[in-house]
Amino acid sequence: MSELFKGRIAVLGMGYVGLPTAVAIATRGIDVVGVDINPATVAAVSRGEVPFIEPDLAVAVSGAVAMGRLTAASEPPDADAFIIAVPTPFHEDRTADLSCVRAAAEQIAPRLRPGNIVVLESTSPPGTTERVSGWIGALRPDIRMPHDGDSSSDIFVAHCPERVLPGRTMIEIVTNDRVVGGLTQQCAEKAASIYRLFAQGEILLTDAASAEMAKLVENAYRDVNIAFANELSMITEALHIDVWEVIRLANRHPRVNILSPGPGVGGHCIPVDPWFIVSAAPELARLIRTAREVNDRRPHYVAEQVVAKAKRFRSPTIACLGLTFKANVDDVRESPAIEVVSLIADALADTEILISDPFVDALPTQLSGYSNLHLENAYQAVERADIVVLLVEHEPFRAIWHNRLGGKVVYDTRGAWR
Ligand code: SAJ
Repeated sequence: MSELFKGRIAVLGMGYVGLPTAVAIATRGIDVVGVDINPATVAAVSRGEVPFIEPDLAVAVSGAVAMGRLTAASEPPDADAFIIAVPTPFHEDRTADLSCVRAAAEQIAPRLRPGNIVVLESTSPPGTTERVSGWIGALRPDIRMPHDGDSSSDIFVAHCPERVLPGRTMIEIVTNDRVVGGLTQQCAEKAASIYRLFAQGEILLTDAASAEMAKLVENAYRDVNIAFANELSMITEALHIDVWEVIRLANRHPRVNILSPGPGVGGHCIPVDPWFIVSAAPELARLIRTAREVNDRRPHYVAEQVVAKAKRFRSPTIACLGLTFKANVDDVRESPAIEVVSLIADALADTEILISDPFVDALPTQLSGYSNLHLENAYQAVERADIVVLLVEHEPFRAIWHNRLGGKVVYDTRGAWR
């Protein structure tokens, strides 16, 4: 029988991954302390509230807090295991910014006692788990860390990359297979004992560097496939062929599955993670780099198409529907829709642009400086517009009747109104 973790767990980072992980563990009867540097987040979680929208998360958090299993704090407490789920953005040169991971490792170092487990969940370049062990070891020469391959370390350090899809987090956190990569075999087994508490998928044990690379590869694979769809969409547009029809037909081949074109690739993962591979092997990662460039260029292409359509009118009104990075979430991080809107607003400074998003109640800061942009209800925006640009296929937008779009120039970047 495989070992199941017993004890108390601290989860560092109460964001889109840390909070669902904390609650998944707490609902299995384990005491979990959620740690965050943002006092507002700590206060919200302590009240049983979730500071962002994710289906089914709010009810799970309020239940775990009411049962006393989940608490929140601004400093890590003493615990038996520590899970690090903090952001790993990139620097201007696109190398990984590990400052949050390092700060978390250094915060837990003074708390560690022999037998403790440290798991890095943050998406990280190869070698980061070993560096976490090294950073802790530098502060705690009194304990044996596993980064030098010592198979009998006092502390067990592993990487278990998060793989949940925003919008489906509470389902996928339970059902996804998990990769657990240890600095030693024993580290992997100890860390797996935590995930066995709540994961129904298979738990795949490996070494830390393979786990780090597998996670980056998953997102790079998706990025390359989306880039293929985006490039295809530009080629078909130039040839006056309907891309959605081409994809529908090609996907009837048993070994073809083309993804959907869109206004670009957003969020905090897919536009970031492939760069960690590129910076690890710049000469070799040619396809991965090109895919990133194709997807990064995409908002410019979409904005240019809209501006060209607007030039056909004397004084057009443009409706842009959707601001978030993808459908049915409230997350605007790295949103290509925001980039498209700001590019259009820059190019058409005298044109009224109405923006609508049922998941966003105020203009994001990147758009707040434009006097020609206004938030509007979707039906009003469509009603008043000469040009309607669909940037995010939120469910309520799908319901906009075709007869409301009649007589207008429609640019559906997501194929939602086909
Ligand atoms: N997109 C397209 N066309 C598509 C699919 C997506 O343009 O056919 C766009 C979306 O609109 C969005 C971006 O790509 O702007 C990314 O969206 P997504 O739904 O593909 O992925 P994320 O960023 O929400 O989550 C990804 C997932 N990774 C993979 O599917 C390989 C998720 O499982 C990871 O846990 C997550 O990254 C992460 O945190 O790394």
